[in-house]
Order: sequence, then C-alpha cells, then structure tokens
Amino acid sequence: MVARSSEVRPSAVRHSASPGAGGRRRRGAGRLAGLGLGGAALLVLLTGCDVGKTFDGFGWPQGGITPQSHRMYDLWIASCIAALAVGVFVWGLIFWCVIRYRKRGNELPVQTRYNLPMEFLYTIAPILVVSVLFYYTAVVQTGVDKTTKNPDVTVEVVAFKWNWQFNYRDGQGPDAKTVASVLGTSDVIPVLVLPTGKSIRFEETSRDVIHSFWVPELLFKRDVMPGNVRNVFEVTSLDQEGAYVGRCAELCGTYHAFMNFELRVVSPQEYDQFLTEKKAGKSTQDALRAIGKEPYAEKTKPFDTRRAKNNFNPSDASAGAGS
Ligand SMILES: [Cu+2]
Repeated sequence: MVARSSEVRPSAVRHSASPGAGGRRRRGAGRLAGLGLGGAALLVLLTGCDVGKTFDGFGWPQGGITPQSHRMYDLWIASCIAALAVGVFVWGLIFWCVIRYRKRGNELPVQTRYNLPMEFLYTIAPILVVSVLFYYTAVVQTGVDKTTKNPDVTVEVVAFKWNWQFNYRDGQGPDAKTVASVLGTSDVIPVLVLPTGKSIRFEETSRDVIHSFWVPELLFKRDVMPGNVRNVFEVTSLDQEGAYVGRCAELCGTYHAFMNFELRVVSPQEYDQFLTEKKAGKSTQDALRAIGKEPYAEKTKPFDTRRAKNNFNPSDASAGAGS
C-alpha cells in the first residue's frame, strides 16, 4: 500500500551503495567552499554597490527628499534582500532535493521524520524572520508618524472638489490662525512653497469627500478626511530644493485627475521673503516672482477639460454644456 510505503526505511540498502567516508568528506568540503564563495559574493554585492539603485529600488520609487523617506526606502530594500536571501536558500534546498533524490529505482530514499533539530529550525527560523521584520517596521513607522510640539513650519492642507488650498499657520491645531494662503483654481495650479532644512507639519482637512495628499518624492501619502478628523504628519526636513508635482491619490470624483499641485522647495531665506510678500497681500505668482522663482507650476499644468458645447453630447448638441 502506498500509505505504508512511507515507513519503508531502506537505509541499509542505500548504505551499502554509498561512497566511503573519504568521498563524503570531500563532498562536504566542496559544499562548504561553495557556500563560502556564495556568501562572499553576496557580501561584495551588498557592500560594493548601492543595492537599491542596482535593482531599481526593487519596484519602489527612488529619490526621496526627506529623512523619513530614506528610512522607509531603506526598510523596503532591507526587506527585499531578506526575502531574496530566504528565497534563494529555499530554492537551493528544493533544487538540491530534486537532483539529489531524483528517482533512481524503485527503492525509496530514507524517510526522515521526527527529526527534532530540523523541526525546531523550521519553526523558529520563520518566527525569527517575522519578528525582525516586525520590529524594524514598527520602528520606522513610529518614526514616520512622529509629531513634535513645535515644528518650524505648519501648513494646513485643505482639499476640496477639485483643488487645493494651502494655509500657512501661526500655530498648531484647528484654532491656529492662517497668516497666508495659496489657493488653486481650474486655471492656475497651486504652488506650495516650503523651505529646506526646517521641520514641517502638515495638517489636513477636507471640505467635502476623502482626498489624499501625495508628493511622490516624500514617498508618502496620507488621506485628507472631511469633518472633525484632522490628519497630521511631519517631515523633519526637506533636503533638496526643487519643484515636485503633488497629486490627489484618492479617487474623489469626476475631476479627481485634475487635483494636481506643486511643492516648491526653496532656501529658508527665500521662504521667509515669500511669506512676507504673501502677508503683504501679493498673489502667489507675484510673491514667487519677488523671490526670483518661476511664478507658475513647472512640473504640472492645469488639465484641459476639452468639454465644449459641440463635443459634450455629440448626439444632441443642443443639450451641451453651457447652452
Ligand atoms: Cu481628490
């Protein structure tokens, strides 16, 4: 019977056919050398080059501009390397078994059961791997979610169908006052100007439905909720000046795709001057001109709705928009 065949222990038969102790030792040494070589190659790979860059971030976006984004990126790369190491080990075992114990006759190989060290290993090893991954995930997540009492800059992000308003605040929470504001329209992309090297707190609120504030270079997005929920997150600093496109990342309605904005990271001096100009009543575009920056968004542009009387409802032009 098949079920009983698992209890066949043809070890004596196989033993007589196995090579002598010298051959086994030689093979063991060869395997050890192979393992050593593989390990050394892996070490060279890990230390000699930027693994993330070499493998295109293992699918994660690169080029984060905050310390938080670097920590999240590093966690992702380390997790991928750990997963690959486990994968290579398991694939190695599978292929080794497939080749070493391929069918050679009608005799079954030794059926190993109740091998305590082996069972201990395959119970403890996954628990260890998951524990380490869990620990580092918790550490990084806590760091990313951390808020402080007195960030250098607080900006209120107000989302609405279908644009953004950015309010520069004089303090934290809903009771703080707005000292300057940037408002997007259908024709002008809102430009959120922020300084390098300062801690920045984003306080999010929505006027209608759930939106999501996302700047890909922060490697982070957070939902913007209507009502009393005020989602808050902070970045310790923005490390690189430049223009970065921002998007709504939550399907919020017909013109969801139109909800783009631009994050413009400038020097602290330029930021102070921008804010002074805004407080003096200048438009965002004039204030940007005053600090010598491009007044309109550089990385994105308002979407063309291409909705017109004659194409909105071609079968019945008289029912078209605006008629
Ligand atoms: Cu939206």
